[in-house]
Amino acid sequence: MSTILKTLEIGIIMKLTKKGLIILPCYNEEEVINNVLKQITREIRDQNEYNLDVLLINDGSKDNTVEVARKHPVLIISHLVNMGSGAATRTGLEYAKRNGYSFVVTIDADGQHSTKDLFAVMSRLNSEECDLVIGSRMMNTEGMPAIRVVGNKALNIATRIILGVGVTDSQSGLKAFSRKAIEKIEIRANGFEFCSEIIWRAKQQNLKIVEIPIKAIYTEYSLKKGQNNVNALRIIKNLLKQKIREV
Ligand SMILES: Nc1nc2c(ncn2[C@@H]2O[C@H](COP(=O)(O)OP(=O)(O)O)[C@@H](O)[C@H]2O)c(=O)[nH]1
Ligand SMILES: [Mg+2]
Repeated sequence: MSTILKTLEIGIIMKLTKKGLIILPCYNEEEVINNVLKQITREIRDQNEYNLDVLLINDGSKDNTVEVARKHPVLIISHLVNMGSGAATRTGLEYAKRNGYSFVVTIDADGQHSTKDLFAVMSRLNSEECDLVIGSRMMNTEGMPAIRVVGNKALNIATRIILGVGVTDSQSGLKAFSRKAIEKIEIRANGFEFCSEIIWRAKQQNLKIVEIPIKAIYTEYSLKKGQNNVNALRIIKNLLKQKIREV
């Protein structure tokens, strides 16, 4: 009798607990990946609202990122060669699509996003009728280096002019996707222009987009390694190419 009840109980919990996938596109992050994965896996273990898996997409890293990641309870898919963060995110979304996840959250692997904000985008996605939640660094830019604010604003303007979609942070790596968004958003860009492309595809598919404020963490490490304004120009060039190809 008690076995039947237990089975029933597990069945009900499984039904109520949504299955989500946290995706980390990752390239040469051996210095920080241990801490990043330690924190995420600890916090997801300590919650029981969702049934969460973590998937690290190793984008052809040349350092010991994978060896370090293997010490954690996470799934790992490796690209044999470096293909870019757009391609890494596409691989992650494809995995989620094929394996029946109800939602996805993408988060940078360099420690720039806090787990508090990870849970904030996840909760917002699951508490409101929407398909794409963007964690925006630009709704409150306090603490953000001025050069990054300028670069991001330029990319928002370019995204608006070239693709016709306007958001406050077109380049954020912290995003939550509903099942509908996982199925409908098809990323074609391999490079960093995929961030703007996702918003464009979401609009094309009439998906509901929501932005919530987040605080990116700027350390010496992430500033040194992260994108700069020269890369911003490359993103604009690639967005233009993509738009031209599709008209
Ligand atoms: N730079 C770079 N990052 C990649 C690549 N593939 C995946 N990533 C990951 O993409 C995320 C964002 O990269 P980052 O350079 O920090 O960009 P930023 O934070 O937007 O300035 C990190 O988690 C990287 O590890 C790649 O080919 N190049
Ligand atoms: Mg970064």
